[in-house]
Amino acid sequence: MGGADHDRTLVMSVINVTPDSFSDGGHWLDPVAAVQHGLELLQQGADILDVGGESTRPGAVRVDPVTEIERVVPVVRELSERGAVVSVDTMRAQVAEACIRVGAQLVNDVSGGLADAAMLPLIARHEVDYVAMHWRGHARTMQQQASYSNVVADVFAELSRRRDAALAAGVQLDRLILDPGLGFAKRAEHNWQLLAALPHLMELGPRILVGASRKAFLGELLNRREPATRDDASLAVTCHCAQRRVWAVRAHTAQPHADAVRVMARLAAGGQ
Ligand code: PMM
Repeated sequence: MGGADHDRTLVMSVINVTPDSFSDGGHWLDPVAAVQHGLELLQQGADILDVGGESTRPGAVRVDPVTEIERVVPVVRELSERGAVVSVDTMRAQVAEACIRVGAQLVNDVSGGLADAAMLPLIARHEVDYVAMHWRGHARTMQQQASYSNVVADVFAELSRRRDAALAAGVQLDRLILDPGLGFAKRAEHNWQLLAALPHLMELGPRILVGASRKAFLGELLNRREPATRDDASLAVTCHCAQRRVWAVRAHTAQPHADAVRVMARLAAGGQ
């Protein structure tokens, strides 16, 4: 990882090793099944595998750190040993450190360093990339904080502060990835406004990640209750992001997104 020198948008595919994630909860709780799923995602063209052991769905109850480590470490270790670029989706420095030790190259922190004061110093001490997502509070109460005077300006300002806090803690700018956090303390219209403002949000730093896959705002638009029925809509958002040269998209499937980002890159190159 590191740097912003890719000629196309990357695909980060999700493996939730949880019983309760909104999109795929319970499917990959068994480490053998999770690793197998990861290998399939890689074969389908995923660039990064994002392994998470704690659901962040609105209303979710927190898992204890020992359980979180027990869920993610065997999966991160095995996939890293097999050559995958693995990211760990965690808000806890303790979990991040355990995963870095077994090969994680990226830490995906949906709290942007706000949930655990030890996170930014930990990242600064290691050679890993770090996703700082826009976040206002834990899942149990976050939707009560979905209030903005101007969502684009507010998210930009709050994410700038997380970027500056990371830099002040010693994280290198070329290790940093910023994410507007679609669905986190945001109502549907907030997510649409943020997606429409991507060119502006990309001024936050060299690398931007967007996670729209299967989220409720897509379901609301299309009247699709089941998260997996939102995959075509998720792909449309990937095309939007790739056209605007977002660094990576986070998605629950691999092949459609891997294909789409390649098509979009070829189109951007004027067909060359
Ligand atoms: N969304 C979810 C979890 N982790 N991480 C980042 N960086 N960005 C996101 O938008 C994001 C995330 C929630 O989706 P899931 O429960 O299906 O994984």
